[in-house]
Amino acid sequence: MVDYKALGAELSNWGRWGSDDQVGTLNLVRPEHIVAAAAQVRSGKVFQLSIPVGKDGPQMGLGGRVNPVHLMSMAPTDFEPHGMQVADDWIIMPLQSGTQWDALAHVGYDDKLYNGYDAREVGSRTGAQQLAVDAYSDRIVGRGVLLDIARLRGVPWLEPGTAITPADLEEAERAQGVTVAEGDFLLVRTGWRVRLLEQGRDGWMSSEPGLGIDCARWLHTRGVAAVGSDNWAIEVIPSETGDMLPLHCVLIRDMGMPLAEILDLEALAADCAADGVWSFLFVAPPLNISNAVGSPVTPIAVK
Ligand code: UVW
Repeated sequence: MVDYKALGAELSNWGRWGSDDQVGTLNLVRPEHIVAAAAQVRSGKVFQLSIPVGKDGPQMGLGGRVNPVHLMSMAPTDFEPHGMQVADDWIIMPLQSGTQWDALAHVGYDDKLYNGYDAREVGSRTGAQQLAVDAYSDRIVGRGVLLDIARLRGVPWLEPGTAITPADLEEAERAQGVTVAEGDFLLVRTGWRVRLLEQGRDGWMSSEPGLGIDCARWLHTRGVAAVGSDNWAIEVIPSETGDMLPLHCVLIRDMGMPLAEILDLEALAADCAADGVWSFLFVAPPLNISNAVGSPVTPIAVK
């Protein structure tokens, strides 16, 4: 059984980019990666990779997470200053309710966060004083690579509890003719979005297919900048180690890797399968929210 804390110590990036670093593995994305990613745009096709933000999201109240509540504060026929008709609205939502980035302040253990910051840097009244999501609001641009494990296995979605292994990732690379390289944003399709659309949210969060703990070393070796998936936690649930989200602990707290969750990869995956091109320009900055430990996001892939 893998000891995730020992694995985290082995793969630790603490101090690698300075003792005050706030963005972890996003440091691996260099300007030349962004230039090369932009240069591979050919067709001008644009894919947005978020689920709709609204009341029909996947949340069922677990940990206080509910779906977004959308309210109108002005409507054209009840607010007409000097004849101009105006509509305004509010949204109230957990930042973690839908397609989202996990900030590096989102997860720790043993009272420590990424780069050795004290867990008390995230206060119940102050929010994150370090490692907040706005630290990388100008960072998420580069080459995206989609590895479609559900398509590789010929299934609409992987069964809950299916752990994706490094061997699976490499088999997908060979089948798709693409190689994940340093500074890439890796998106992994499990088909769990299809499961949500076809069978609804009942049971969608109690277990899921996802990356297994052994993928941590693979992501580290390849120099992946950040990883995203179409399930809610990136990683397989139940975990292979018996721990709660051990891959989160290693990736976020030890390696300093942001995670993108609850992506909708369906249209992008279909297009990649059709043209055989599995990499693209990926643009997905979080909202520039102060002191937040996560952010909703509408990631964009351009081919
Ligand atoms: C937890 O539930 C801790 O994290 P996430 O929303 O990132 O999966």
